Amino acid sequence: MKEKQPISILPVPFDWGASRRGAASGPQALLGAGLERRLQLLGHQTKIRPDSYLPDFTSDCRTSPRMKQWGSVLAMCEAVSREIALLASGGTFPLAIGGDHSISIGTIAGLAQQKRKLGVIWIDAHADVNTPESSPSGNIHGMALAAGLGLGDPRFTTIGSAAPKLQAERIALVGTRQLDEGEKRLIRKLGVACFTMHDIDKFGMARIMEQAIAVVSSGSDGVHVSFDIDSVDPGEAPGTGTPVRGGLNFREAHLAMELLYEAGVVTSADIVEVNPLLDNGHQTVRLAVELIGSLLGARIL
Ligand code: 4U7
Ligand code: MN
Ligand code: MN
Ligand code: MN
Repeated sequence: MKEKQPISILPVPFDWGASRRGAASGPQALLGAGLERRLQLLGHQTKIRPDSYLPDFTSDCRTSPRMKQWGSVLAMCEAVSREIALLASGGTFPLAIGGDHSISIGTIAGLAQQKRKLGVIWIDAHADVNTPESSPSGNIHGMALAAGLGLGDPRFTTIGSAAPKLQAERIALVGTRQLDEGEKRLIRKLGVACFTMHDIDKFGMARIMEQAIAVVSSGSDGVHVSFDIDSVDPGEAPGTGTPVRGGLNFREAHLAMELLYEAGVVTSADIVEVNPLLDNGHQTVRLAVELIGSLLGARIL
């Protein structure tokens, strides 16, 4: 982010991309836990976009077994894309707060209107590169990154523009530990950089982030951080709909965010999959606020 660049917070209270309800209360919980104040204390100017940009998707029942609730997800993504494009063209740093991970189909589509060579670092237990055909669940949050690559249902891949938004060589997955068979094949075929928990255990977070940052920033005109809280171990972050054992510990997650800030390459971010209904008190919500702080400049000393 640029020095003194104001941050536009875009709440996306939406969870029809997932099978469990609750992530829709993520934005309110993060804001209630002092997210805005936290960023202001770091010296940032902030602005919260009111929810009114979102259409009423409560009565949209369009669904199919391979793409559950696709009608609402599509309407949300189109609105998020428009809004993010506006915020980005206004020169602010867009920070989308979810919401399940399907919101990133919208954020990436919006960012891509300005940035043709956007790098994306996808910090997540999952890769979210399923297509409607490969998905074992039909949940669209598991297809979000694939949509950015132009793979999947054309109604989703053409939001904002017809061309694919992302190139495989500028994507890095970090914290990966649960992949479906179709996802493994696709990652290998496209040559997407995938830094699994195995790699992090073996080489350490600092070295892995150095490599991931090199992948997403070389030849790119911006770097988007998509942070799924389920990348963190469920012991630290129980408040999420698809927990997977063996995740990032508290310091690894902070270090990843701190190193991204230090690299000075990040131009936008989203934080997703925080589900306050499944939380242990406010443990996960508080952690998410702190991690955004680390991404946006918090230091120990
Ligand atoms: B999340 C899954 F099958 N791959 O597609 C799927 F394991 O945004 C999980 O990363 C997807 O939390 C998880 O349903 C989506 C499953
Ligand atoms: Mn995800
Ligand atoms: Mn995930
Ligand atoms: Mn999840």
